[in-house]
Amino acid sequence: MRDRWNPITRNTKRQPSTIDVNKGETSPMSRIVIVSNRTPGKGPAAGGLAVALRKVLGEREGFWFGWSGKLSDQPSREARIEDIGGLQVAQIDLTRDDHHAYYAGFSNSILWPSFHLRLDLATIESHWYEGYRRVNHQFARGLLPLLKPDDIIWVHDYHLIPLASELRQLGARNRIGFYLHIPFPTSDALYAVPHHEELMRDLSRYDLIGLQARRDVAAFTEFAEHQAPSTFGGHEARAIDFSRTEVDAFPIGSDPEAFARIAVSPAATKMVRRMQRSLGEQRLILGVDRLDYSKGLPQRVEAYEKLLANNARMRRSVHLLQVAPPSRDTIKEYQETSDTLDAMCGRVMGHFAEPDWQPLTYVKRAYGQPSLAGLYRLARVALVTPLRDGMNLVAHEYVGSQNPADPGVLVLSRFAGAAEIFPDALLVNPFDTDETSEALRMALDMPLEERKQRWQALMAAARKYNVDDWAVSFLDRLAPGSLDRSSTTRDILYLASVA
Ligand code: ADQ
Repeated sequence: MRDRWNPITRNTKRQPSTIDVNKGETSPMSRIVIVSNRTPGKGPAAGGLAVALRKVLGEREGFWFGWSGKLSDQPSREARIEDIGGLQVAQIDLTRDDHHAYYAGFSNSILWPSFHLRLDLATIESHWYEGYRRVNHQFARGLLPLLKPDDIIWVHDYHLIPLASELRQLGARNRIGFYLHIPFPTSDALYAVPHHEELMRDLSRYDLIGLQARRDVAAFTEFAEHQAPSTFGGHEARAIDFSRTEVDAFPIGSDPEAFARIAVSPAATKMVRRMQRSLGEQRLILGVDRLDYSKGLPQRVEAYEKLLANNARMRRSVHLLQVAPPSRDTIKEYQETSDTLDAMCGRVMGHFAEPDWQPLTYVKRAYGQPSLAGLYRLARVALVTPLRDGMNLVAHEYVGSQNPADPGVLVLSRFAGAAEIFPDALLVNPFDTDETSEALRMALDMPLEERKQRWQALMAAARKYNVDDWAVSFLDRLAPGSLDRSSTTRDILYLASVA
């Protein structure tokens, strides 16, 4: 239902459809506008970004803008505004065709695989770009009338690269920041993306670009400093000017203290007890991921298979639990990954299962945070082995949930952004399943003293890179001096699923 009284623009006259010319200045009263593909839903957040974003100022006004999740015959002309659990949310509907080209098409069949260096899994249908562009234009048209001149706009992720350009073309002069949750690709992978030059030019319209890791900043800088001419031209390539755009690494994190608390909550303990009953003396090896080819799941199961094959003593004394709810399952490559994983798990069961012992359990459903935290705490080893990952929050959450007196071991891919944060994990090359299998053995055999030492270093890093400070440091850089840190009423907002 449409609100008659628009809380987003309360205390103001309704904004004209084009923003007044202003100097893009920010003040201590500037509102924060978060824009992401999906807006937060009514239930608990799950999957996709599914990342806790601390709202930095409890008293601070602002709102969230994004797609409603609804498909309609006609694109919305205006955003609908709703109060969702005290959060002001403005949403637009998209047409089925636009959504397909923008989301399953350009975003998730071109940008996602290319940025994860999986060009072999990209479907390069360049016409999807038109839908991607149209949706970004529609976002800009829907957002613009809601903006005040000094609003600070924080745009999230690869679905919305052109949004600053689109907003600026309509007259917006606000400070606009962009955060890329996935890795920034190498130049070669970027060149494989249709219209990559335009996209990079779009990025140059942001005031601040936040990337996950130093590795990503290096890749961005490499592109910016050595811009290659387009493949066929006839026209002189115009170098993109990034001189007005700041680019830096802002590694995202979790809330480790919250996970430490949740992991001993009654709901978590219930899950722990259930699991302990079924595990008996077996040590738990845990994987928690969205089912995605970037997460290295078949390689992980192969490494586990090698552990069992090469270490007969491990059989019956360990159990792998892989939790991997499906995501983006309308996309062929995701269905294929799911089929491959089913087959791999079946193979390991066929080789090693006994009437009274199963080597693994594969669960395809999402769990609430307490159950996850309980599983994390119980697991002697977390296998976090993506082939490439922006950050990987499961690694952070696992560390936060450990029992300080008897912590587990994190086996972590060197190709996750998290590897820069957690050098004290057992870092592995996930493509090398012998190496991962050996790290797994080391983790299972690791003496308590070493486990404690490593975990203490990991926990210190998880605290240092917590999600609250992540949001503050990004917004502080985007709009220096505009954050009132004295605020004591801090809310926790959850980024909605964009998976
Ligand atoms: P994702 O690719 O989704 O996020 P990740 O960082 O691991 O990857 O975040 C997954 C989130 O979903 C975690 O908070 C986790 O708890 C939750 N989750 C996973 N499986 C779950 C399950 N079965 N049940 C319930 N919850 C589950 C993208 C990028 C990452 C980047 C994040 C945040 O791909 O690299 O770290 O955004 O920026």
